[in-house]
Amino acid sequence: MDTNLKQPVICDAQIDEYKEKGFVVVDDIFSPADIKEMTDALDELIESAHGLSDHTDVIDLEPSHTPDTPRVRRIKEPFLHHSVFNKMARRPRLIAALTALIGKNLRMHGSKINLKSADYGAAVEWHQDWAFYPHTNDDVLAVGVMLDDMTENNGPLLCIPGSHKGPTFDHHQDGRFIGAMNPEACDIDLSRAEQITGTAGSCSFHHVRMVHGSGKNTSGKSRRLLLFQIAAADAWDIRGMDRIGSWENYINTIIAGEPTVEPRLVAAPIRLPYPGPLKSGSIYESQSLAKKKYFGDDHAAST
Ligand SMILES: O=C(O)CCC(=O)C(=O)O
Repeated sequence: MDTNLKQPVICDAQIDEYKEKGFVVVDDIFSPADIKEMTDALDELIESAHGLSDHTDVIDLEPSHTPDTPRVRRIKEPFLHHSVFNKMARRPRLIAALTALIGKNLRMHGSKINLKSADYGAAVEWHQDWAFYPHTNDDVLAVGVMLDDMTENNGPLLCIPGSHKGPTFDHHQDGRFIGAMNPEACDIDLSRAEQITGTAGSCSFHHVRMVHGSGKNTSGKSRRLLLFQIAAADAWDIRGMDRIGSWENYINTIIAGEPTVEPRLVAAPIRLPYPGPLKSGSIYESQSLAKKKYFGDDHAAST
């Protein structure tokens, strides 16, 4: 029994903030010991990049990576590839916050760790996660677990308040999905963006339809952000079951409550991510194709 749960993990004002703005930060979801366990596990995964000359199913490399001087940009699916992240996704304080936001039956849709390394960590262009994985309803969000303090100059998440209630923007270019909005053609005031900052152990929760991005890490300190993409169990990915592989795999992604084979449908604007990008493997790869970048060509150079 987690004695910390005697106090509510998330208060009504924070739940209202999530509903209104599409994002909220909750402090101290994870303890310093949890963060240490996760960063140790992360170091192990990064270590395996030594000797690699190309991306793998687990590791996405910076363009400046060499087999002798490894530079890792992202760990793909840490929930599936390391028991520590699988365990942390089920921590009672996290489940309590998620239950308050999207209900008690919860599925891990996907996971990743974006490593914005000191001085060169890449930007992520404006996008909506919904454009990548539309579901039958939009009780779907991303938890950003801050493995380091997220500060104003180490490339924090930037979020457009209220954008989760608006349209699904075009993430295509020349007829193909690239996973990035054209900042000059998307009819949204990007200067309204709010920075998400917080201390290690805190979590951001952002709605799947909320427009967000992040700039380069210009500081001398790393910004490691673990992202858990969580769906209400009755929100089914409309791209189908094939990508999950099997019913057993699906059951293993239920992190709380019960699965269901009865999707709940709500009206929400959808654009499918087809035809797929000419460069795939990660958002960094597909967004590198964008001709119009908000965060500048420095981003292109570093991705
Ligand atoms: O790591 C970041 O700053 C942005 C992450 C993100 O939005 C994504 O990977 O989809």
